[in-house]
Amino acid sequence: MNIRFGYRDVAYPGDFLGALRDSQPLLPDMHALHTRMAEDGYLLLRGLIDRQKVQQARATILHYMHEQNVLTPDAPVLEGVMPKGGRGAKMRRIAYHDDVLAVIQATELFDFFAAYFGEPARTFDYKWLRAVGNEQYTGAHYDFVYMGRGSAKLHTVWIPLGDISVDHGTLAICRGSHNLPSFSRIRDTYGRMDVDRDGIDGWFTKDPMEIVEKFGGEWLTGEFLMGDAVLFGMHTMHASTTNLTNRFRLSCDVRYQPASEPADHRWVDGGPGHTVHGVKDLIPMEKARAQWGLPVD
Ligand SMILES: O=C(O)CCC(=O)C(=O)O
Repeated sequence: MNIRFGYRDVAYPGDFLGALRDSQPLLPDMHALHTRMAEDGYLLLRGLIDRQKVQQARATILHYMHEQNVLTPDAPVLEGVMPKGGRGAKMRRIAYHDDVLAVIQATELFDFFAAYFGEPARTFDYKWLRAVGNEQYTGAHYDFVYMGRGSAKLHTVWIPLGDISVDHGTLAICRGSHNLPSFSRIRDTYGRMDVDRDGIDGWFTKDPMEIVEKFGGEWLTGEFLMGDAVLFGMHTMHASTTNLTNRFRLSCDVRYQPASEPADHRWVDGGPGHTVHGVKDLIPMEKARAQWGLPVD
């Protein structure tokens, strides 16, 4: 299948975009899962969350979007079809609906992380619920730059809220970005930034493919089903494929860490979130990369 990654057309699966591997068969062996995480920089756990709960959350979100007149009125609501030129929707309120919380704060997630951390887990209060429109995608970045002020064991969980094919906009992981020596300069420069403190662009690049061309590693993605989850740490580079369909891609990314460790205050207990919004003079990534001695296009 031909899909788009950033603004480049690529084949999936193919030489430049491979398939994520499922670590679900390793459950409940936490030692094996830690080893796999250290090796790959991510864990894909298929069917971790009860699928019916995810279906319910999806329906609740789409009915809310329908009421907000964000969907095409004459298409079935559950398909999430956007009108021509439809771009996005304000998702903040519906992220905290009980049906959605039942998925993004699922007992399955708390139980998994309690076993994985060997102690109770907590999650950030802030939820990144996304309705990604046609031609939209996420550029490549480390999550550290957005939320790195607390525990070093902070993990992202990416949760598809629909059955999502690769041309609909799926999470892509750059395997090797967390541990390959060829990424060490990126980790030591960009990977120590804080968008609010440093007033810098968050995305390392809008062209994810340039990363593997210049630094190595490999991009991986997959077809996702409701119930799947992808877990990764703060220094795993990730992005998304481009949504080429006329349907919103729904997903939520949330964060989990050991409850006993400090949490980034921006995202918990009524914290302010990002403070950099509205600042006009953000340092462009091209300029920062040149200063760090990293290749720029
Ligand atoms: O879903 C996306 O497009 C981006 C997700 C992401 O950046 C994340 O999970 O940290």
